[in-house]
Amino acid sequence: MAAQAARRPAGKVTEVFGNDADRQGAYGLLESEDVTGGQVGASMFEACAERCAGEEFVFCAVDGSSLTVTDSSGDKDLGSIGTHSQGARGVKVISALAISDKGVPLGLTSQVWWKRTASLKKRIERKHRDLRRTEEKEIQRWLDTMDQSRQVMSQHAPRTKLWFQLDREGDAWPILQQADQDGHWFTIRGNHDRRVILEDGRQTYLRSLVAQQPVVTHYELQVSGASRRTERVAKMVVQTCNVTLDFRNKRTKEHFSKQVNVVLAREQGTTPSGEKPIEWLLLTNRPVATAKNIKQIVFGYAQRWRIEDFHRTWKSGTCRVEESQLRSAEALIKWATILAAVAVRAERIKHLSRQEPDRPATDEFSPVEIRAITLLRFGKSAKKRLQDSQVPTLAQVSLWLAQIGGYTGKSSGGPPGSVTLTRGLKEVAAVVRAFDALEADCD
Ligand SMILES: [Mn+2]
Repeated sequence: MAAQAARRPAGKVTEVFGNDADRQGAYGLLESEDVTGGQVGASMFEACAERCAGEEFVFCAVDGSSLTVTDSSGDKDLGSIGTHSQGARGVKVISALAISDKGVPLGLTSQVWWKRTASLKKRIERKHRDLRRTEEKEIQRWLDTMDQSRQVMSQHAPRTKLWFQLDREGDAWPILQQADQDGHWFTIRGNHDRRVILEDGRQTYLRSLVAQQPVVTHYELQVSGASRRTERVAKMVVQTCNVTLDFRNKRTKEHFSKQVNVVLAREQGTTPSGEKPIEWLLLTNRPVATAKNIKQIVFGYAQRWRIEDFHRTWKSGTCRVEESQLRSAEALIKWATILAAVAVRAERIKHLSRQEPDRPATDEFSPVEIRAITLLRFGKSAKKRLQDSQVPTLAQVSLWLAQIGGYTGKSSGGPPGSVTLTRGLKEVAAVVRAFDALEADCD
């Protein structure tokens, strides 16, 4: 189903599966109680971990999102999203996206889904949030996502370290406490001005302490563009320190401490007007001794943008998962999990063809797909290219695919993006199906 959805990405099941039998089969799986969304996801997470196995480490961006669907009659089995008065319904999800040290998405290592129920909402109102146990809070979903990522790695890529990358939502003591479990690495953007214990026992606060440190390095960060972020090369000024943080569990009044390295990276002089300068206060268990160490920490945190791109492709750009008209949460989650694999693939092709253009196309495309893309792109002269014994490169095939999807290189001026690539994949779908059918006939 994921292969089919990758060829014709769309939000609705009926758009992806053209014929009756396929469509019946798809609904059968989505509505079956024997196959859960978790099982569909598990095979995807394992495949991702296997892809990570050769690496010393992979960045692992963890972030939350929600899928909102129309439910005007209120009879769909979904939870509430946002404030009650807006009446939006849907499911919430936290995803963990593995990314190579060069910034290429490798796949998802975990997704945790839940419905926010009315009773939980009432509990939140009744009990002050600090007084609830961790298991009752949404923080627990972050912990579960990270825990599942560690588990799949220990089984399929035991030598590869995860380098978790979390935004300010991740600055919570239960997360900081567990982020380096099993020897994994983390960078968490600080949200709170935390209490710090100095060597002589005195206390101070994190922000002022790091801001007093000498500037250790200046360097340039490639900023990727987004809706409210201009693509640019940002000049970053960096200060660091090593601190012992002091945490207090407000429920139990218990104190505990943790040593972390702190990196304060601030953009200076390159911020476009109307935008805020980049300013990241990063907490990490990675060394900050050399300029190379520090550069890698800031680069790693910038790779967190990849998960925002993934959310965009998944929800709007290509897959439009929110357009699915499925009625039960379980079916929606299963379908969304399949579309997540598709969205990651589009993002992966996009980055891989930019970062490692000379890799053989067979690393990412099946032989049938390469034949179909060549045929659609070159028509009659494709035969000669296909007889050529040399395997085309990833950059070549991605470009042909984007050209099939209408890419001219003129409108954006940049390399192919996920929209033209997936439009190309849709066009290629029919030809791939024809090849598959022909081959089945010959067997
Ligand atoms: Mn977030």
